[in-house]
Amino acid sequence: MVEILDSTLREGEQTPFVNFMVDEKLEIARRLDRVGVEMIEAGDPSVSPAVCDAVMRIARAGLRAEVVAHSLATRSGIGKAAECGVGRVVVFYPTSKIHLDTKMNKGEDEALKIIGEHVAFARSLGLKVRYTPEDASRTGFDFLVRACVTAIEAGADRISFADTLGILRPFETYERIRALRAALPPCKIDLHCHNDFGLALGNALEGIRAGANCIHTTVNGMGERTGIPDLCETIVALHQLEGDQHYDLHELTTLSAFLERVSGFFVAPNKPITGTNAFTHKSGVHTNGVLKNPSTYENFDPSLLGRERRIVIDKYTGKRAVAVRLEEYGVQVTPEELDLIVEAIKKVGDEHKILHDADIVDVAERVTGRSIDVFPRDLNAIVMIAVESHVYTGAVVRRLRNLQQVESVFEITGDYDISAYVRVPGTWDLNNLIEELRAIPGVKLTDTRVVLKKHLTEDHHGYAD
Ligand code: HCA
Ligand code: CU
Repeated sequence: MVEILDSTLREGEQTPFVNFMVDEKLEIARRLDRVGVEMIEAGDPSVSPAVCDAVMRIARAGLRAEVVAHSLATRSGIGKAAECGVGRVVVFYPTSKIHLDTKMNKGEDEALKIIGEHVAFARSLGLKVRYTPEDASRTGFDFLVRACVTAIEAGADRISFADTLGILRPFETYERIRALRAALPPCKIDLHCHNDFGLALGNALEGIRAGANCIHTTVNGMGERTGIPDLCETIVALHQLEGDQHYDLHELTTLSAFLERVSGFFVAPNKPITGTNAFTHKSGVHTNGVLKNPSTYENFDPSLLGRERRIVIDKYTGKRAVAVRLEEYGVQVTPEELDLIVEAIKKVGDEHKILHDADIVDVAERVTGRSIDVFPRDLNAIVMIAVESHVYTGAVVRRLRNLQQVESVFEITGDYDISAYVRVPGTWDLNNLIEELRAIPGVKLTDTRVVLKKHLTEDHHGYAD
């Protein structure tokens, strides 16, 4: 069975501008444990006192997962890991020529000596050891094997094949891992695949097919530069494509959202599995299919992840989607009226960036000439924002104006400095947006008021001007 080592707390905290608090790390570790990952890489205790404290607290939290500390091949680093009470330490030391020459200033034989000595030292402290040949994918194969064999003979039971720069293609990962597996004595092989060309998860899955045992992930695919495979994508791919159902999917969605909140690092809308658009359909052709049978355009039911299907209505829309949306509001229209409504929606959709349910209801009202008294399910809200005293309000306003969901921004007097009018499809999106606003540097406080009903003057039909 495949194993997962989640490195959100180590590789993930290497994401530019991300810094977790110790309590947040403990909470992340607990949530990862409930998902069922086999190993949690809690950090490198030599980085800072707080990282050391977090590793220590996570090691003592009584988790099912094995807690792993990361360390350079130094006695002090490995010693600190042992003091933290973890069961396993990673000794990492590069093997590629460029890293040995440039960073370490060491020849190959010296490198082998250092690797062997430090693995043995860690073993002498009673720790299990994973050896990571950093930059393994750019290391000549023979030397890579020698380095790994040296580590295994010194007591390492795991090797992490690090594609540190994410340069491999899936077929190459397969070939390398196959060859490595054949060349090494019994040991577990981890895959640490970086995502620089968007191939990280593909590479990891190929590596598993070739005989590796474990995939390294982070929540939301965080990490140095472009990160490593996303935990949620990895688990769902294993679940749906490989039939591996030993992880708990229930909390993945909230775990991803929790990470967005504590890191200020937000996933793109088109991110697989956790992105806002992952289960959203738009064109008339697609929505018609999905409304008849979701399997036409959905790989699996989004409720598997506690998520919901969404249908976007705009100029691409078809009759069926509009009819269903109006029915949801209890609005009955004749086939002739529906034709006219869809035609009007396409026209309005040509003129505006986004259409909301309020707009659709408004069009239906105009076309049918009947008053339709319903509350749209999508949300309009007024978010009041207080800015730190040392920050220019204008700098925050600039950030806000870049967000698609923010319709208008006012600088105001009073207890708050800014008022933003926002439109979002639902509460989930409102929650995400507010987290995103809170993460803007300089934002001290937000206060959100949801609009229940909007009363428009004659010449405003509810569309953004
Ligand atoms: C780094 C080290 C590492 C280590 C991976 C591992 C890499 O460059 O910061 O221990 O499996 O990508 O090589 O993250
Ligand atoms: Cu890495």
